[in-house]
Amino acid sequence: MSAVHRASKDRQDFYRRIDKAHVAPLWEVLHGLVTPEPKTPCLPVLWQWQAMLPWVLESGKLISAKEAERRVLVLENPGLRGRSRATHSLYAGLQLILPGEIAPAHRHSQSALRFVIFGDGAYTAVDGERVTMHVGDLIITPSWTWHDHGNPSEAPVIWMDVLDLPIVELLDAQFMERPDAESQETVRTEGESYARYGRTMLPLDFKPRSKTSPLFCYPYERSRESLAELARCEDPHPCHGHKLQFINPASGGPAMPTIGTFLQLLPAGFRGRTYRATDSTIYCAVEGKGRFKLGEQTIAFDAKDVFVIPSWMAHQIEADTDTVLFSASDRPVQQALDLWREAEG
Ligand code: GTQ
Repeated sequence: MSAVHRASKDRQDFYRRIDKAHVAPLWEVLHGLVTPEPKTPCLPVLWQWQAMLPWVLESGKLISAKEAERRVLVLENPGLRGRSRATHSLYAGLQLILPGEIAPAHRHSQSALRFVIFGDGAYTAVDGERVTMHVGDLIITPSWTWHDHGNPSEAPVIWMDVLDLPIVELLDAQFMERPDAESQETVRTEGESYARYGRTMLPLDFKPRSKTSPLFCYPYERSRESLAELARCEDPHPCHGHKLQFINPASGGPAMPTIGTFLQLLPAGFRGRTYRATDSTIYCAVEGKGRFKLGEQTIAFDAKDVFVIPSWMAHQIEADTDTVLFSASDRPVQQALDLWREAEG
């Protein structure tokens, strides 16, 4: 037996013996663990609204919101099938609520956002305050706050849910509770949180209850107006167009500690420069039409489409008409841990 062969046999023999005691040699896996750059199984993917709408409506015939608790079609990244996630760190799904239905109250450790895509007049109640949904609105349900959804309107309402489920799962820190009642009692008037926190003012005695924004709803009308105004007074950023982030007005930090949320306007004809960042990002097109170019691959999106751009994948954004994109990522987590990186060009 050659010396090389002998060494290999001794190693295999050693691995087999230590394996029984749940021990493994690092040197066989080191280069897959500590890589020069992010090496994510997350793939670029597009869910076209045109394909999703009939399936979402069909789900409404198969199960009630009450039976399902949450009637959602999960957007599973093709590189992460069976793991209920759109990126490595974030879950996304399309939730349907039909006229007259209630998705019963519960609370959980996971933070959630709703980005309204279709229909008008459903509500989410957060800690006793109802928020009526309109297309393009961002509504957040902070960790451990009671929330239920209802639809007193005449037509179906569909929104995108994004939750930090995989992050909370990674940390094994999840709790969940259901109350006795289906919907929570309304204890505050609709618009109260907006009046207190939504106009760059705060109550005199304000004390933060958590790191999450005390403001539950960021109406599209206002954020869209800001972007339109910016487009009149500044040149677009060469990579991002006109881009703003949703913040916690009481801290200046991100609206949620685990999920970063953004809205950007790309003027018609925009041709963005190459950019990449370490936060895999879930996009939802609100208005317009365009494409993300990722080397050989192109993601061509239309209004209401949802798509994912994975970590560290260089891309250029192009818009054919005035385009507005909402996006969500784990950027606040990476920034809190000094991990986030970005690069232009
Ligand atoms: O609305 O509370 O898409 O708990 C997944 C889990 C939505 C919700 C989801 C949830 C919710």
